[in-house]
Amino acid sequence: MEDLNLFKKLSKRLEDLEQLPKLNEAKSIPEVLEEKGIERRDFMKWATAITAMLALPGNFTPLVAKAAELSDRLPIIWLHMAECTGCSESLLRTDAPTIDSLIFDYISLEYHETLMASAGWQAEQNLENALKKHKGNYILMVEGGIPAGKNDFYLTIGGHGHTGEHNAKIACEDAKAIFAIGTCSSFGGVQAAIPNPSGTVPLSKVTNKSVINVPGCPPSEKNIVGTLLQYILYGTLPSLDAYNRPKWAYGLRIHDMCERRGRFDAGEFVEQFGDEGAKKGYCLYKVGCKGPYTFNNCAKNKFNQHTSWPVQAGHGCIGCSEPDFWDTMGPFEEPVANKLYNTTFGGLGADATADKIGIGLLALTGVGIAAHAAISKFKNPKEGEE
Ligand code: FSX
Ligand code: SF4
Ligand code: F3S
Repeated sequence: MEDLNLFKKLSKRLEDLEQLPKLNEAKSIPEVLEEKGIERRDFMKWATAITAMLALPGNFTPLVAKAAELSDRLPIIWLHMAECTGCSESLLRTDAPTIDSLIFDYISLEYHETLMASAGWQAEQNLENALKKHKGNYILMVEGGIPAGKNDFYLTIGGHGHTGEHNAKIACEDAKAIFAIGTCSSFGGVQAAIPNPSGTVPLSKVTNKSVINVPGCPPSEKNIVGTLLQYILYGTLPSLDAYNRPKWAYGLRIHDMCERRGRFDAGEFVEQFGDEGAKKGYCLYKVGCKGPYTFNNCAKNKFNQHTSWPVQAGHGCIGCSEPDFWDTMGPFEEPVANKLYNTTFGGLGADATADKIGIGLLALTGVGIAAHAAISKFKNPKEGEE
């Protein structure tokens, strides 16, 4: 019954959206698919995967497909702040376009600095026009951290010399929904790492409005497109975790879905990159994997057209979707057990042995660590001793 009511509610939402003018006049999704040589069947398979990812029942797939087809009804303004543009790249840089990247092509991107042809005064004018034309109706996506306050001058954009902070604030004011794309925009990211010389802050610090965080450095294309489709379907904010991340994507830890989890539970660890354990696909915890402390769905959705993800490629997760991961998760190739987390993780003493710290941390994060794994000594590869 609950599902039926939800189905009706979402159908009504899509019907209403359908009444809005098509902003991408040139093409429809079937035309885009044909142009790229993608069969309808594959599009529906993709919609099925997105439906499951959004934790909706399978019979909602046609609604998800329809939401994708209506994704040109909502204007999107995408701003770049201080970052590497990896978030846009995550979505766009594929040799064979994925359906995710096609959706990105198809949505009505009214302004995107990396993709637009215009530059200089013209670009600034375009932004002003887009903000005015779609006032109150646009979805704002912001990539990058924001040098703010007395440090705002570290990021100035365009001929008028507006600061990033100025542009972000103005754009937030009349946005219908605001998404912080990537860890930089969500939490500050690399620019905000200690000592944060540019005074960079997350997007949520420059606006009083609700910001949905889609972190990851970069986030997967699925999490970006999924968040957008979720909003198209519901028209409301998704259920969020304590860091304003959509729960459907960031509700579980990497460690909970990792294909090497059996190895962890069995106490089979890679001791050094390139060793026998590495060849056998053992758990990467001792060479620095931060999967037990990181909430994201990489193990399930993967990157690059679902081909791989960090742990599958043989390197531990570095915790890239967590706040302050540059400061708290490093060194990236050592277990947290080797680091003295005196404040971050509850005051484990400086004299505690690596094993004790390991047990403390794992208990804190709720890992049901097998006793033999807990008591095994965490070898520091740098010292080469047990
Ligand atoms: Fe880069 Fe985006 Fe990292 Fe940041 O991604 S991939 S530095 S999250 O803002 O461009
Ligand atoms: Fe996977 Fe890392 Fe957890 Fe090991 S520690 S099971 S590699 S997430
Ligand atoms: Fe980032 Fe860890 Fe996923 S490093 S990409 S959250 S596996």
